Amino acid sequence: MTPAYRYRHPVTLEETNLVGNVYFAHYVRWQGHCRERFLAEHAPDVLASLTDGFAVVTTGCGCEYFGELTAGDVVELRMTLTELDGHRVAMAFDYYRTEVAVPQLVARGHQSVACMTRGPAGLEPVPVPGKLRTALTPYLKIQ
Ligand code: SSV
Repeated sequence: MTPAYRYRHPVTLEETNLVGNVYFAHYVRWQGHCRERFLAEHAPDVLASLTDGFAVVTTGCGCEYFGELTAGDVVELRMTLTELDGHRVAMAFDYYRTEVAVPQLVARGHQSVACMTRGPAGLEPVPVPGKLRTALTPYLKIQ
């Protein structure tokens, strides 16, 4: 089975709405936290290069919701690689409500990013850096 990169987040009251469940947009924010932690842990050089001309541009994202999360829950994002092609990378996210007898799949998301560099003519595509490619490949989901 493909290993997933796991990122855990305790849900806060600040993230819930009047009804008591998590506002939909936070799920996408957590995708951002998850990918940042991945870079920090597995490709720190790539994270550092983001302030030095290299750019990872988000080209798309989305989320489907199956269940609710409320303050006090701990959500675990399980991120896998679904595409690695030239300058493009795509990821899938399974969101599990944990700390219950059987972890519950509450949402599923996806996003795609493109590696770019800031040249004289603006942003230009560049191949996925070798160190990032190496860090990503163990997480490739074969479906
Ligand atoms: C400044 C900014 O916008 C940062 C973007 C960071 C993008 C990180 C992408 C990481 C992709 C990781 C994929 C892992 C798949 C298992």
